[in-house]
Amino acid sequence: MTMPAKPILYDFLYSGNSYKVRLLLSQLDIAYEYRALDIIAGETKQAWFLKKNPAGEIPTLELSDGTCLRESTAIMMYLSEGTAFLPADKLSRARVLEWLCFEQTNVDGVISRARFRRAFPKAIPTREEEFGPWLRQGNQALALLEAHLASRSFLVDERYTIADIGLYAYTHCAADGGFDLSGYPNLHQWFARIEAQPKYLPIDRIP
Ligand SMILES: N[C@@H](CCC(=O)N[C@@H](CS)C(=O)NCC(=O)O)C(=O)O
Repeated sequence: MTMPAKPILYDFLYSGNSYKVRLLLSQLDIAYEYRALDIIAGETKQAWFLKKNPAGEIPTLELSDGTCLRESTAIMMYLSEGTAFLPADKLSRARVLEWLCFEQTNVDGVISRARFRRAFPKAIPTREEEFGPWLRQGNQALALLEAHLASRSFLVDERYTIADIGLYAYTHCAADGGFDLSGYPNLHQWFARIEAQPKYLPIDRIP
């Protein structure tokens, strides 16, 4: 009997968007093949990859039948359907999505941008003053999370969901982008709760 092919994750290890998918796959105990693409060298813009994801971005998850999924939020929604990581209740699901939309607007492209440019200064040369707006907007997002977590263990319904994974990905490593996280004690406690979850995987690790 032939075993069904494993899904394939196209990834760049430094990417927090890919990390959301890596962490969820680990916690769901789903075996998969890992394919690294160097986004700095433009490997996501190669013709063969654009056929899989016309946006030319990682993460991209290729399912065992060849179907490709893009966008970290969509991939997490797909993988977590029917599991403890995505509530069944209509309002709770909307709350999860609310946080994941917030992440895409206020964290990805903001904290992630500052972090990437600090780590790879030659890839996209950036003037020091360009970091100012990202630091301001990123700190607003961190402060909003800090206030929300003052009376809660997790973002939605007091349970660990893909909302936590989505928001954790770039916030826990925001210091890499020049953010001072010392004024966010609730965030630190939430990071620790996430890091204590079964099958937790750090951002710089491939399973
Ligand atoms: N909204 C997308 C963003 C994906 C994204 O920005 N991917 C970046 C790396 S984190 C990428 O592939 N960049 C390569 C490029 O733009 O050439 C998601 O959440 O997955």
